[in-house]
Amino acid sequence: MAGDRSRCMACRTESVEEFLDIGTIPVANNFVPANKLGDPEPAYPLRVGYCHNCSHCQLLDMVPPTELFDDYTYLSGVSVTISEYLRGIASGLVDRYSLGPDDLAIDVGSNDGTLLTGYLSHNIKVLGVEPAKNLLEISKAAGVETVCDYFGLKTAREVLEKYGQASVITSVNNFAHVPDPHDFVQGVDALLKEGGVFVVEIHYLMKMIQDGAFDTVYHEHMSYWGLIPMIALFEQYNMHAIRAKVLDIHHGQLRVYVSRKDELQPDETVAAVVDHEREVGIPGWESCRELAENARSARTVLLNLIDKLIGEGATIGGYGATAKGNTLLSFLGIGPERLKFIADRNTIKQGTYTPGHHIPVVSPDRIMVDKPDYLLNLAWNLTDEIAEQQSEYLKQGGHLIVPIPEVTVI
Ligand code: JHZ
Repeated sequence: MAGDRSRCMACRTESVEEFLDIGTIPVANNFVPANKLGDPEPAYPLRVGYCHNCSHCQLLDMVPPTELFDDYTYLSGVSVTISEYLRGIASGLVDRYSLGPDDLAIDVGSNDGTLLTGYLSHNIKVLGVEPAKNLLEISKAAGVETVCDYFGLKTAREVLEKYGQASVITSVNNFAHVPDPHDFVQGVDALLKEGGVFVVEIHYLMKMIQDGAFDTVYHEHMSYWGLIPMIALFEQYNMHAIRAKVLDIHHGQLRVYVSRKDELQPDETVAAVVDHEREVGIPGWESCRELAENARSARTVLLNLIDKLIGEGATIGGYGATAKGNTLLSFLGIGPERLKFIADRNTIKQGTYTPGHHIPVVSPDRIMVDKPDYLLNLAWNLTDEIAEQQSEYLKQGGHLIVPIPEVTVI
């Protein structure tokens, strides 16, 4: 059963009020194998709330992390764009902090090890921390040693004892997955060497609201961070943001560099992002309500388009068996009667069915066999890479329907 959370996980006051209800749906990354199609599928409420005290946004219903992450289908290394991006984070940190063979770099939520492979050519010691047991073999094959566990103070102390202090700790698209960010930050503090840096990257609440990217909401994403509430959290552990950067990758990300207060000093980028959040009033209650309104109108526009095309005799497939895609499909109530299949290069997902509506996930090879008239692009954050990869399909008259930020047809 999911646990109820009306208490803010950042400031711990009872000030969280619901603004968006996606419905009661299965976990987004729990693709169903063919032999389990008849089994009961657990579904959980998916509601997002806003904290009137510190403006942090979070899910109101928590699914136990073990159910979300012990077995994980998402692989960072499948997309060329994401792989290059993650390895670029590592090499950027090597340059910025002059890391060398004596330094240990730890990545929390290391997935298949892609980010950490970016350090290997620089001879830096690396260690992943990742709870998904099924990904261990993949990271090992990539030359990355991984501690298979959830990160927090307890794991940090165990890692410290065995591997020593870290010069840099990264957490990319993982900090939002954490049910207790306080425990996580205490773990970082325990493990980071003096003068070390913690780099945290999350989907950015500001971009999510501006793009109407309601599909970023799924059970894995327990938090929706802006910089202001994040700074308040670090403050409680004598840490502060020293650099902040808004990035276009994924659904719009915020990268924050963090150190202990008396060790490194902030540059002007932190104040710039904070000032911008204050200026536009995000994260704020009104903007959160707008996100919910946008989600409802996007649902109408997209469903009308899909049903109009089908009514005219068109066939539609999907591209990208994404977590966010499953939120979108569940919210719109789209199943195999509308989308014939969803193509994805991730071989762990191929041969399975989407949670809930059970649309078959197939290899992208199927696209040129079936030649659907349209592909609903559920990985809209990677449209350029997908359009390039599917250039032959597009050349032969196929179309991509991009659902977010605006419903567009390419
Ligand atoms: P993508 C995941 O979300 C889950 P998802 C997680 N919780 C998170 O926060 C975000 O990432 C950041 C496929 N693909 O990255 C690969 C092709 O098949 O949008 C992936 O399955 N061919 C950690 O799942 C999917 O699309 C291609 O050419 O929403 C992309 O998933 C390309 C480019 C992608 O993340």
